[in-house]
Amino acid sequence: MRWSRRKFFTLKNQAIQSERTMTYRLYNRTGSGGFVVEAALALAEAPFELVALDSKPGTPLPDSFRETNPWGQVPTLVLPDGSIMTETAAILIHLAACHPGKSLAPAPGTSAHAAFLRWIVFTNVNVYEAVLRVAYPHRFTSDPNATEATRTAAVTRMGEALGVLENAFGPGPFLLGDALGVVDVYIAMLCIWFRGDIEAPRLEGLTEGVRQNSIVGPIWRRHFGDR
Ligand SMILES: N[C@@H](CCC(=O)N[C@@H](CS)C(=O)NCC(=O)O)C(=O)O
Repeated sequence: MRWSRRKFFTLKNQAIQSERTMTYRLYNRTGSGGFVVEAALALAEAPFELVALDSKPGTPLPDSFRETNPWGQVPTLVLPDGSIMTETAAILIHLAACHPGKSLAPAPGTSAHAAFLRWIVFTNVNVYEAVLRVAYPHRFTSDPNATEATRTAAVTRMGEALGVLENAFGPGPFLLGDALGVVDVYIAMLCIWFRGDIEAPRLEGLTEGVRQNSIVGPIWRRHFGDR
């Protein structure tokens, strides 16, 4: 009961705050997964406020941040109406739906959109999840001697998932065709976090296309430098 009341006030304050700004608010830290949400907001030409958390990639975020996201992760996006979104795939799907003229993703109801949904969810649950097992292996085993093996298995599994994406391309340079979309930006970010070694010329081409994009490129360099 005490918890519910505190939660209510937190949400109310956030709603009041965003009524003032009428803009998105993105919580991230430099070099972390909020990069792709920042890129999506920029592609959508949507105004947003960036809250950069003082924390290094690969380390837990400050405990106080759990008041905003109880799972303690970025990206966390506050929508213009004050409601909170987490989970990268859900955020990207939502932004694409809210900004249909900006080509973040194919039009809903088409086969191309079905492919977009398929691969963005695949990327989230198989590739991004593996990154967590590499960065925080102790969360995935209760055996303190097994953290390195957990990490190694995660890198292998991530490589297998990236291999599936490598074979999912059609003729275009990007996953779903000729035009860059948010799923490409998402995959490129995960590719540069991969610590293994696989033969993946299509993913390399996609990543280069993301780096060279005039809107996304500058955001990429602020987060990842020359990587
Ligand atoms: N399932 C989440 C994963 C997000 C995630 O792993 N974020 C990392 C940064 S790249 C994080 O916040 N790590 C801190 C932690 O897990 O304690 C999503 O899809 O957004």
